[in-house]
Amino acid sequence: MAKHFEIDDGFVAEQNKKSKVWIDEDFDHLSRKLERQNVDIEDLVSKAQSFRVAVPSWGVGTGGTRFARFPGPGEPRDIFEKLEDCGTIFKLVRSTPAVSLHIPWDKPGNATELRDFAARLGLNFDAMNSNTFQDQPEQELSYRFGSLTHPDSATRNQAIEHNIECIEIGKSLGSKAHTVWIGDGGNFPGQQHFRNALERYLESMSRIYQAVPDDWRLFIEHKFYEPAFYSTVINDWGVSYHCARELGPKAFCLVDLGHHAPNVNIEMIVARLIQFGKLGGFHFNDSKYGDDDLDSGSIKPFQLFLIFNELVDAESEGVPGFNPTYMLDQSHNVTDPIESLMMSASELVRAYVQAHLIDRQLLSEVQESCDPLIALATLKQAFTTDVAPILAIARERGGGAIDPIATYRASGYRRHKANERPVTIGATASGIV
Ligand code: RM4
Ligand code: MN
Ligand code: MN
Repeated sequence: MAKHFEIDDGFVAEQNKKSKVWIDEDFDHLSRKLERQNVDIEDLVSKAQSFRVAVPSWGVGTGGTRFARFPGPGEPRDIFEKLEDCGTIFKLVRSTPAVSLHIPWDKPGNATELRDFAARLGLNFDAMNSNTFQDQPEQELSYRFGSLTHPDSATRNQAIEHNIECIEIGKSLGSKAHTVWIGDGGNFPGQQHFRNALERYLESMSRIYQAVPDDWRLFIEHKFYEPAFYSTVINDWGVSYHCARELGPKAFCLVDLGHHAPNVNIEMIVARLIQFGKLGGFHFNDSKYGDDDLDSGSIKPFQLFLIFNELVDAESEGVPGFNPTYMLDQSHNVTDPIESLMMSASELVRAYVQAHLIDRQLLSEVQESCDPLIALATLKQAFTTDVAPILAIARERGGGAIDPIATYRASGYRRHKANERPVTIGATASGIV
């Protein structure tokens, strides 16, 4: 294999020099400002450095809608090229060392080879994701009318086997979790017997559960509609919670931000799941209308902050068993996916750091004394603090870029990849379509 272009550390350091003076200045100023609030900026830098969010393998290809997909230049053509892109994101932002694989989109020919390749880039594997919402060319039975809840037991078995295969692949990759999202549901009133479908889901999932190793977690991802437009089997967090409880201690609920009706109070769902010990993880994205899969923090940054308020509250309190895993689940239709993923990862770190800035003592006091105005003001005080210098310094100290997007653009990475990765006829650069 010819040498593939990589952004080298020296180049990142060189680029960092350009913004070093002003970033130090801003950092010092913020540090003095925070001192007045009795906050040590170094604590926040450590928090920023400790934050981790996984990148989805399918997120580095250009996404599309059901109308069209407009592929960008130099798209990754296979899982190795996808990992290269994930390695680049990780190199510049430092908070994304893990990759989440979708099977069979990114089914490895040789898992050990893939694991070694990833390790050379400093990457490891996060949760596995099964796909029983599409039919694959060689597949015997169709998922047109469902998978894990299909009325026909042979179809259910096929979907169960697929999930077990994902877990097996994950074992050899060093993954520790498996996420199940199904498209099962109905387009017409009367199409599906609601109770029977859920019963079948539980039966199928209990067989998958048995294949989950003891040190793994099984995530149930709910979604209120789409691809089914009338009813969905795992439609909301309540159903997800019920199933996670029924299945047992290895089963948890996963919250994808785009899988709720507009205006739903997601931060409250998060708090409930924390309280019930079943919050497993997140798929972060943003949305205006439905499962838009827009970039995290691009539409409702305050909501993102409020979600992190709940997460940091649980973290600070040391809620037993609280250990959610974070992933970006986005579709980049009009941007360079690498740029979107870098910016989104930074948005999450921003929300995380800001949530650490909340004066929790004061918040708790005003909650007890019933002072809603100051309660909101306490949250807003943290939300409106510009923590950008903290994020930049955290990246720089970790060997990453002060300005990831500018550094990426200056490197010419995409241009190099466009040369290295000519589009081959029949190659399907994947992304969500
Ligand atoms: C679904 C859901 C799943 C993701 C697929 C591609 O809407 O969010 O998590 O794997 O899309
Ligand atoms: Mn998702
Ligand atoms: Mn989704």
